[in-house]
Order: sequence, then C-alpha cells, then structure tokens
Amino acid sequence: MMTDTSESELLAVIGFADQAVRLAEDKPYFQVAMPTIDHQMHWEVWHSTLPVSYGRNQQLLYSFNDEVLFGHLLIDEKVGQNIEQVSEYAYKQVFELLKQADYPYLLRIWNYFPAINQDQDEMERYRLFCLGRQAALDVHGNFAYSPPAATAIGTLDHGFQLYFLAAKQPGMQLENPRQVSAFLYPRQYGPVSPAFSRATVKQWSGDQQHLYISGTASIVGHETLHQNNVLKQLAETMQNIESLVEHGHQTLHLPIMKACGLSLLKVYIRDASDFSLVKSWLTSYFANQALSPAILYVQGDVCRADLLIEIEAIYA
Ligand code: 3EB
Repeated sequence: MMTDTSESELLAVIGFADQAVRLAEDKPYFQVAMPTIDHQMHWEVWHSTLPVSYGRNQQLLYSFNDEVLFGHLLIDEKVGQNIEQVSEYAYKQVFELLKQADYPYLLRIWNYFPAINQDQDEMERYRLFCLGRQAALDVHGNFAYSPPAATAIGTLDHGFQLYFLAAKQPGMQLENPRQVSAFLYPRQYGPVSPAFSRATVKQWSGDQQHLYISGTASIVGHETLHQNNVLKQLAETMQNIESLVEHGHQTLHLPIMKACGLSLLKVYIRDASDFSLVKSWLTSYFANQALSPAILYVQGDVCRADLLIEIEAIYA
C-alpha cells in the first residue's frame, strides 16, 4: 500500500531469503525460503494508514486495522508428514481466525512449501496440497462469494508457510477471458480444482482501489503452452496479465488499462539460469512505457511441473 510511511504502521514485513523463519514473536514479520536471484536481501513491506494492532491465534501471528487483517503461519512440516494433512490443518487455522476476529473475506493468499512437484504417497505434493485446502474449505470455508487470489509456489528449504490478507468487506472477483477459471479446471490436473480467483479487486475506504493478481503462467484455456521455452512462456504470461488488467478496466472500472500501470511484479523462476534472459525480456517489454512496475525476481518451483515461470502482481 503506498502511503507516507511517517504516518503509517506496519502490517507485515516479508523477506525473501534462504530459510523460512519468523522475525518477531508477536507480529507477522518473517522470511520466506525463496531467495532472490541476486541473493540480495529485498523486503516487501505492507503499510497501513490506519492504526495497527497485533495478535496471535494458535500458530498464526496477525496484524489488523479497522478494515484489513494480515496473517502469517509457519508450520515446520516434518519429513514424511503428508502435505495434505498439513494443508488442511493450516487452512483450518486460517478459517478459525477469520471467524473469531471477524474478517470473513479472504482477498489474497500466498502458499509456500518445499518439493511441490515431488510425489508423496504416489501423488504430487501440489495436488495433495489442493486436496487438503479443499477439505478445510468444505468444512469451514465461505468461498461461495468468491475465492481469494492466490499463489502456490515450491520453496527451496523446509517449512510450510502461508500468509494472507482478509477484510471486513468483500472484494470483487476478476477472472481472465483467456483462461478457464482454476476452480473449473478438468480433473487431469488433480483430483480437486485449485480454489483461487485470477485476481481480486478491492475498494478500500478513502476511495483507494487495489488489484491483487494471482500467480499467472503460460496457461491458455486450461493447458500449458510452450513447454521447455521460458521466453515464450514469459510472453504468454504477460499476455494473460494484460488481458486480465484490460478486462478489469472494462468490467470493474479499474483505474489502469495495461500491465505497465501495475505497482509490483513478483517473478518466480524455476531455473536460476533463465534469469538474465527473463530480465532482459521484461526490461525491453516495459522500456517504452511512461510507467513501469517494480520487479522482484525470486527462485521457486511453479506448481505445474511443465511451467518454468510464473508472475504475480499488485496495483496499489
Ligand atoms: C494456474 O494458473 C497456475 O493453487 O493456489 C497459480 C496460482 C496456480 C495459485 C493455487 C495455483 C495456485 O493454474 C497454478
């Protein structure tokens, strides 16, 4: 959120580093086990214009103001523990907190855990994660209004981690005309569909409008395009983001029309050796625009084994 920091308080501080750790005992300040490609420390900081308080519920640390709650959960997943159970347990904690604290509307959630494309008990861990998330949703969820925007990425070190934004009032769901909604994916991608929206548009008080774009990849319809070609996947991914932003402008009156108006892109690259190609492509993509987003490059595993790159974004 872009505010004058002298008048703000911090909802969250997130570092992208080698290990998943909490940085405070009583606040959602933490590191994700996803190093930046250049191994320089970068901090993502969530500011609030309203006064912020902090709380703890089971293993969740959270911050909140009158409109929004930011939560963080880190579970030290034990070797051999099934990710399906960990995921169900984690989402149960999330929904219990949202109910107790009365911030019922999940807007945006990030899910990070290791070995996302590896099998466990004969199923890929990403698919098991989706099963656990769905099991918690079936019992506790209120996604009838709309699922949150989401990211699910494989980390390079241990620890199951998620963090999220939830609000007192709902956001608006935005889907992409080029893509089948993920919650309607056919069964070839796993026994349950991933429960997320392509993006959420949130109108905050004070007339601020934010856009939270989910992890977006080289998927058209429901199929992966351009296997083994990172630059073609990147171009397709940017076309998906352009299409989503344009659709948001037309249907939900988003103030931006093109990706160059976004505030931040976070680029997840599976193979660090693709970084220089990806960076130069994106640099020239935005080169002739009056505006361009800040871009953070991190190394992580995309949740379909045939995807080499994924990009999420924020307009704030
Ligand atoms: C896709 O479009 C890519 O399971 O929460 C992207 C963002 C993806 C979030 C999730 C999955 C998730 O299907 C995969």
